[in-house]
Amino acid sequence: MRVYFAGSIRGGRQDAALYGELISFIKRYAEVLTEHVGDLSLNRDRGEGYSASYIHARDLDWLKESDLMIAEVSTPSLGVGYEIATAIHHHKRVLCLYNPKSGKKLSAMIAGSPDVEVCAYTDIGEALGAIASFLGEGEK
Ligand code: 6K6
Repeated sequence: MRVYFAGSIRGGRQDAALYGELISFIKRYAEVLTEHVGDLSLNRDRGEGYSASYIHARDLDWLKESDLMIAEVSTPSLGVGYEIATAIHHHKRVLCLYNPKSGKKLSAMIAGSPDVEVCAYTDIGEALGAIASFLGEGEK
């Protein structure tokens, strides 16, 4: 199973270490196509050295190749919102993980979407449990 993990980059990297932990957990069960999202050396100013058009085309190709998307949405990000909408367009299953204690309100366009599953969590164990169930449903 191939997973597209989405998390904020230019929207802010305050949750980058958390993304890394979630990605490590997902990798026990599936291939993660976007492991770099959890890379602490990737920050708002320094990417992988590719042009924006290259990244856009590459990431959309990966999204199309993926079986499902897991997005951490506590830090609002234009790119993550765009990726979620694109995943819905391609009929991918989408799990959005949101920590209400982040201090950010989740957009109604995600919270109210019938096409995504939103998991509100306050500790990482709950997020990992939601991921395990979501991946398990994909195997049925
Ligand atoms: C330049 C400097 C720092 O980062 C960059 C751009 N690099 C990116 N590399 C890979 N994926 C990216 C990059 N920028 C955005 N994305 C994709 O959009 C990822 O798959 C993330 O899930 C999402 C983050 O969007 P923003 O709007 O928070 O950047």
